[in-house]
Amino acid sequence: MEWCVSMPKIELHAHLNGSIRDSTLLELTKALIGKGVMNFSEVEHIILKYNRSLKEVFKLFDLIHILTTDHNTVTRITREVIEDFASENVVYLELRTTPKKNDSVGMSKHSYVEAVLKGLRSITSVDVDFIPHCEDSKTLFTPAPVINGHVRKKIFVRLLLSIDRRETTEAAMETVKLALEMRPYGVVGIDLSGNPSIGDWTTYLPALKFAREQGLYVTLHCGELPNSKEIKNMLDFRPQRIGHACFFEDEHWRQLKSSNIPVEICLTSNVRTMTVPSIDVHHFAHLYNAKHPLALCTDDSGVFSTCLSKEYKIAADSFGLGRREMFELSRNAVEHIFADSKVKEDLRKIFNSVAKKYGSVTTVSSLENICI
Ligand code: 6MZ
Repeated sequence: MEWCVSMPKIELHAHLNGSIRDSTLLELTKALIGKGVMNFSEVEHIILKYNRSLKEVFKLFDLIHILTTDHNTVTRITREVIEDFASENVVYLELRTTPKKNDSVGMSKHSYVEAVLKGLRSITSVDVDFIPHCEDSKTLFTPAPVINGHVRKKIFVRLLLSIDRRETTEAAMETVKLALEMRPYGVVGIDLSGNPSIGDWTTYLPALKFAREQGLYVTLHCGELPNSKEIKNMLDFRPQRIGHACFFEDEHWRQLKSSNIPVEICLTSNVRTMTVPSIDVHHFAHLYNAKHPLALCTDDSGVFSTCLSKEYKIAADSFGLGRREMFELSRNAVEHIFADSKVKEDLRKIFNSVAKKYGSVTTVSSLENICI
């Protein structure tokens, strides 16, 4: 496990509220119980359960949202989640979250995102790069400073704003407009997520099309449930990435491969929610062997008690991959990030600087100009 932790990693599919620390979730729950807002017996079966079906996971999200949807808590969770990813050497994090309106605490979608940004700015334990570089700025790659013999960690963070499948077309459009407004603060794209058994994704097509026209990147939760028509239509839309791809049929695999859309793979999440029967039959192996672009991700590290290092360890153990292969897998994820080419360049340098340690080679020019 140690080398999985020390290896630089790229996280492309992490939901903010799903990545909440257990200790924070418990503390917030106790606080509300203390105020008499809820009763422990009402929520313990939701919080303490280990294997949750997809349906039960969304019940837990509803509870988490009751606990977290005020400005200070959003700020706190953002800070903690980024610190946790940085502590296990995630060097680039694309964090996604659904902007929420909560009139009872004076929260608008805009102020929700402001609270997330406040969390980003409040981090002092690691260097956080979240403001995109301007066109003419030089590469920001600078060797990390050494303080008392320790190298200070640095993490690039970019944000995706999520559209929840419970929302209306108008609400989705508001999220996209907000993403455009927040671009100077590191918002790079839009995600469509939420309970896959709810809603029709075409409700969001106008907003997703608008996002794409305006140059935002789009990633879709695709094939989390068997829904052949939706999967086909989503692939026809050609998002820049998709998440999950659990219930794909032969024609979907063909379409995916011919369009080369990178897949965000969430091993633990899929096994825990039983959208894949067991790890040994996970489609990771199929895609990896086909050299299809993919990235290992956590999905909801808090809800599924995982972290990115664990996901790499599980993949290595389950599919017989060695350190060099895992390093290459991690390094290749750089090519699928939504941040600008200068960030990619900096990340390639980070990976190059440790390639030898993992039995890999330094690559500079071959990958330099590849963009998604
Ligand atoms: C679909 C998911 C998800 O946005 O409040 N979310 N959507 N499938 C999944 N697989 C298990 N895991 C999380 O983070 C929590 C929200 O992310 C989406 C759901 O909409 C959930 O409410 P935020 O930060």
